[in-house]
Amino acid sequence: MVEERFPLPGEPFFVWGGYILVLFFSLSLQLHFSPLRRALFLNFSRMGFFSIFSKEKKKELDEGLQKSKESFFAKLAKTVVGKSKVDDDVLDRLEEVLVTSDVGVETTLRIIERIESRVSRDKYIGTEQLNSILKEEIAGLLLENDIEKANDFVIPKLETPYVVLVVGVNGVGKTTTIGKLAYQFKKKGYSVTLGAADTFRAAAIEQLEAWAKRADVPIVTQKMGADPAAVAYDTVASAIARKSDVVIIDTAGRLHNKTNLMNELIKIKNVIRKLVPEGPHEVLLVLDGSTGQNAFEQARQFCAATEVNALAITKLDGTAKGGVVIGISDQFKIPIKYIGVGEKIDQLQVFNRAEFVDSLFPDNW
Ligand SMILES: Nc1nc2c(ncn2[C@@H]2O[C@H](COP(=O)(O)OP(=O)(O)OP(=O)(O)O)[C@@H](O)[C@H]2O)c(=O)[nH]1
Ligand SMILES: [Mg+2]
Repeated sequence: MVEERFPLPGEPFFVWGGYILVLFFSLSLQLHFSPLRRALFLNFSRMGFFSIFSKEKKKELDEGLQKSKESFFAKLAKTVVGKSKVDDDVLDRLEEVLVTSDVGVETTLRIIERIESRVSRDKYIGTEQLNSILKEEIAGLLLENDIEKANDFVIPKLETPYVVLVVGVNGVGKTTTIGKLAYQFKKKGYSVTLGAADTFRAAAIEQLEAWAKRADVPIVTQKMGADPAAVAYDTVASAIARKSDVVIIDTAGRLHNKTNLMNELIKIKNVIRKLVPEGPHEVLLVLDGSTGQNAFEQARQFCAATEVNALAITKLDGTAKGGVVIGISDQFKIPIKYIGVGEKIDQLQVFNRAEFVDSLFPDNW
């Protein structure tokens, strides 16, 4: 009888199992090597395998980053004028482009280093490849930190409500981001309660009420000037009573001084813990992307003063400073969770590094 080389459907299960295991291990090993992983990741992500990106979301991201992209395009085009290969001169100009595009000095140096080692490895790189190499190296750098954690507005299942405390200086887009988040969570089927703990201005309470109405979720308020910690307490208590899945608390960005602001946040956290000992589960720092380097500075200061564990970067539409997202994503251990790409209720996206880099750089020139 002739022996078959491959198992047939009738053969024992372990033979098939063995083949599957070998296939699995060889694939994992290959995926470990970054060029292949990067290529697969970017392609899969574009095809929608790993990402939660629909065509509409991608279009919105492309449009939102249009100004940053145009600005990069114009600057990049100048780096290669009269040059056919990527040499030291081109790299010097590229360094300047990245720094002036708000990527930040540290991250720029890391990107240049990666491109330098690629140039010395590949010997000859034509300037027409610079764009795609830049895209790949930046995506590679950002993905090195941590593999994609885009969670499509999913929150962990808990016994208590998931409490999000939203912080940031005045005008960065906290209240707007809360409205957008409430809308997205509700759309996902979660029940949401909002808390208006920015009692510093009467308009702040009204503004959050308007967002609660738009997103069709309940809100807990007190009068202007009320103790923000008391509002936070009431909000969490009310959310527990009505079995909400998520609580999102707005805070003031402007107090008499910075120490006051930070003390206020500590007080709010402590009262939340009286009802939900593990809370707040998320301290979301909102940064205005259109302020470029200022956003970096604010991130540094807030992270030093309070335990921020998630970032949202707003107003990326209508600014040419989108590069700031690359620097912040590279330099802060705290993940960028959301990005704001417009004023409308549905213009908040879960941050996806690969898609972001893909949208930020021109495809060809
Ligand atoms: N274009 C654009 N505008 C945004 C975005 N997010 C917020 N804004 C605008 O930024 C302005 C300030 O937003 P708010 O949500 O009031 O900011 P805030 O941090 O709550 O401000 P304070 O309550 O004063 O501390 C508003 O005009 C918003 O419409 C965004 O992603 N894109
Ligand atoms: Mg506000």
